[in-house]
Amino acid sequence: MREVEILAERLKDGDKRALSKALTLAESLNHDHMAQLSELLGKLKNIKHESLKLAISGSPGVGKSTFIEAMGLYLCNRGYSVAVLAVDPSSPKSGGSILGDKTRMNQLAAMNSAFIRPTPSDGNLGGVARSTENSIKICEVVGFDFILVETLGVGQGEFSAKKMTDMFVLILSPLGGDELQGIKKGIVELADMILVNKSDGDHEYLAANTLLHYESALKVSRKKSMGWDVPVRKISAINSTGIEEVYIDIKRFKDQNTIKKGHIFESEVQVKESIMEDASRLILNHINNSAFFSEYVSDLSKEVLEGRISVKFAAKQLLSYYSEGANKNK
Ligand SMILES: Nc1nc2c(ncn2[C@@H]2O[C@H](COP(=O)(O)OP(=O)(O)O)[C@@H](O)[C@H]2O)c(=O)[nH]1
Ligand SMILES: [Mg+2]
Repeated sequence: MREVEILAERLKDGDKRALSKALTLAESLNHDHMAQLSELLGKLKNIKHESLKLAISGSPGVGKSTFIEAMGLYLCNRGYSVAVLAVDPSSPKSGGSILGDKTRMNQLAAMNSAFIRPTPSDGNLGGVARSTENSIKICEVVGFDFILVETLGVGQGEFSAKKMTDMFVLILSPLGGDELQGIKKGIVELADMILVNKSDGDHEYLAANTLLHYESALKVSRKKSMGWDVPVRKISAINSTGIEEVYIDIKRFKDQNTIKKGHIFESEVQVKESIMEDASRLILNHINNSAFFSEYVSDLSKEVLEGRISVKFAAKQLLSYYSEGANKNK
């Protein structure tokens, strides 16, 4: 495949069009594309890279995209190159992105040293995680200084994002007492840095309280004993305040390089959540990649459309069919 060789060379030269093309291969579910992608990744695997990869996580609406734009602009202005892989939970039903303009990050997109890729989420977590990992590898080859990965922020995929990146940044909104309890403990424990966003206007007081809450919650963190004190900072992404301090923390994290890969888990809760996340992805992938199950799901869909069964019932049918036949019908 001569074409793949040329693509690999162009990627190594930092060619942005080649980058778009390679990312399209990474996102594709087409068989030929998948074959080309594995050949491409094979050709690129020995290349050394220095990119710092950051996962930007947090519930929908906390300001992940707004933060990425502010941070990205700051980094570009300091002379760094920045790639953004933004998971866009666009829904085919609503005909587009529910996040609208924010995902486009217009100002950052206009910078020469920035590259933004809104990764389509096909509604299947497995698909997102699979393509994201390869997309990150491709961006590394091109040699970006920073790769910012925006997660879907729905409490799924965070563990995968943690595994794929160097630093996990959790963004929170200013929250009141009860809401503070609602955040998944496992996710908070993943964080290498916590940012309380929207610390502006009327939210400032609540943001300060939220910060105190997390600072005390993190007092006895294992990371601390490993030499990294998880910073909790107030920022306003929309006004770009606090961004410089965040940059200093990121640099300190990189220089210290104290958190070793492979030591991401700190508690049984985390391991359990991570196992469940991986297992659900594997099961979904298995179902999606099997012609046998695809056909069964099509049959179920028809029955739902004809009003004979509900989606919930169909899902239950699929599960029982799966647990009976998974091994027999591989
Ligand atoms: N007041 C305030 N609003 C913000 C801030 N950052 C983001 N927003 C708003 O919050 C909404 C969601 O932002 P977005 O970046 O799309 O959130 P995402 O879903 O986490 O990516 C948008 O209406 C933003 O304008 C901030 O620092 N302060
Ligand atoms: Mg977003």
